[in-house]
Amino acid sequence: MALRDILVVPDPILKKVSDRVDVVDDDLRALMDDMLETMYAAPGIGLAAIQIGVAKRVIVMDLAKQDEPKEPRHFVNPEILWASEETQPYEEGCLSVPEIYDEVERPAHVKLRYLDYHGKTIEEDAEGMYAVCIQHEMDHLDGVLFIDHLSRLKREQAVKKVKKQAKAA
Ligand code: GNR
Ligand code: NI
Repeated sequence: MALRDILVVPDPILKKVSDRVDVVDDDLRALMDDMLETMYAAPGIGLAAIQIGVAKRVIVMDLAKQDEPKEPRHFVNPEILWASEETQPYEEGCLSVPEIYDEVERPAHVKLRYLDYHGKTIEEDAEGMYAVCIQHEMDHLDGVLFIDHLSRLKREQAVKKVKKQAKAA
């Protein structure tokens, strides 16, 4: 396993549309292992492959609380089969937009289909934090960041702030 560097705005790679995965094999599992290690170290609750520069439709997530046992989840080629009309606002953050937090409104419930760590097809419902996080991560697969859901002014301010932080670091 290995820690990978997380790309931050305004890196143009983050805008790429990721490619579907053909097979879930040992190479892909090694990528998912690296992604989880990188996510836990950050720390974060989700990570899309493009955030470490790999344009594949792969996501990892762990929504377990700090004092609870780890619950790593893996998503390959995730699809949203249905999204509720009802939306919920949530204060989001992103490892690729460090130290910026703002409210995003998304469907409150979604039905998902994806392949798991073993390549098995899973269909399930997501709500609450799970729904927020999977939609945030799936946006990454299409080159979309949570700040793209904000006003242009807020988005530009966010990118400016991250650039300034990077310069100071
Ligand atoms: O660690 C993360 N926390 C978070 C909080 C609210 C909404 C979404 C997220 S995902 C983020 C990690 C990340 O950037 N994933 O792409
Ligand atoms: Ni993110």
